[in-house]
Amino acid sequence: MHQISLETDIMGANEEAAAHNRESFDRAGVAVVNFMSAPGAGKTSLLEKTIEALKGEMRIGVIEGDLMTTIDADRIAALGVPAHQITTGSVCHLDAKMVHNSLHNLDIKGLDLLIIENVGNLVCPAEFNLGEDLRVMVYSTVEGAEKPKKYPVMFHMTDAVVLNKIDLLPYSGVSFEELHDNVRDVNPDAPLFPVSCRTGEGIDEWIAWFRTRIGEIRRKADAAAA
Ligand SMILES: Nc1nc2c(ncn2[C@@H]2O[C@H](COP(=O)(O)OP(=O)(O)OP(=O)(O)O)[C@@H](O)[C@H]2O)c(=O)[nH]1
Ligand SMILES: [Mg+2]
Repeated sequence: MHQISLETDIMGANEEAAAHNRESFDRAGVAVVNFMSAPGAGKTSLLEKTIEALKGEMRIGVIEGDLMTTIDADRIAALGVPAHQITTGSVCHLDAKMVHNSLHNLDIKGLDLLIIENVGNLVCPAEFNLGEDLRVMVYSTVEGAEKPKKYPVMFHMTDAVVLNKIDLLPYSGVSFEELHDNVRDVNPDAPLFPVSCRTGEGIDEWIAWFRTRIGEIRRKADAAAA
């Protein structure tokens, strides 16, 4: 009984903080994207490819979530993009309050796009609304084809699935059709982009879709602010 009310309190407080973030993002006129995946699926690699493709067109900032180290933030900063690291210690996801606190370290008014890389974890990040506009999930071919069945929440709640590491398909013993069909069983609608951040295959298709979605979000925000 106590567990249930505690969980309700935590999620209620998070929703409040997420709404607060949403107001800050709207005021700043910035589109916000939450990247989620299991550890090592390729979030930072996809971010690097995305930043390289889009940094000439829009002002991008990044919030990195990790238990320890600034390794990912350093990788992003090396691309000349402002990056702020949230180190969560033992917490296995970002929550809206952590993102709120990090906004003191990042000038979002000067940004068109803010990308938040969540902590690598296939479960908890999906439960915590950060106030974002768009959710992108990275699923890699080496994780096994059954993951959408076993961890359906993140697959269900995402706006797009990037199926990374397709260069490793010949070695992983998993069929592309099985990966694809299992994603589709849980989420029939989200666009699915087979890519390799290593070889660059499929990246152009991903970038084209992402660019269009960010444009739509920003136009909608501008219209609401007018
Ligand atoms: N072969 C291959 N390796 C990849 C690909 N994408 C990423 N990697 C490698 O996979 C490892 C993890 O990639 P990251 O981008 O750091 O993954 P991540 O999801 O950001 O990891 P965490 O932040 O620790 O959860 C690195 O060694 C990458 O070089 C790919 O498409 N093919
Ligand atoms: Mg990373």
